[in-house]
Amino acid sequence: MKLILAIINRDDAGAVTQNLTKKGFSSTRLATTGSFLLAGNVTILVGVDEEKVQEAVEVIKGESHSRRQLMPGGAESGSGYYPAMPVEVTVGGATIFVVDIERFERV
Ligand code: 2BA
Repeated sequence: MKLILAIINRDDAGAVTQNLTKKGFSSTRLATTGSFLLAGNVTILVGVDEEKVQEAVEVIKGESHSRRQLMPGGAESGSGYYPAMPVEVTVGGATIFVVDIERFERV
């Protein structure tokens, strides 16, 4: 079994989780914060059998859109970096990790 961790934009989270549920995947949403922009995002956890990983990743990719986001000049990035001028970065679609699950129990 595998655990998919997907960091996505808050605005895409509803569509991603609805489509995962439609396709029969269970998921959990966590409210998280990116350390560079210090902006809220959403991390979705999906526990899946190995042969279903690709299908779940495709659902996540299909609903996660990239966006240009502006960090204002003089604002702190989470790394202690204060750009003099506004910095525009491309955020997402999704940052996805797939890790092994050693043990899974529902009690
Ligand atoms: P943030 O850390 O707020 O980063 C937002 C966006 O800022 C990133 O988009 C990237 O385009 C840019 N960025 C991040 N660090 C940078 C740096 N040191 N210098 C210049 N630009 C930088 P994404 O790469 O799409 O990442 C979106 C969010 O996904 C991140 O939000 C963070 O919450 C998460 N993430 C990305 N890579 C990660 C990783 N390797 N491990 C854990 N979380 C990660």
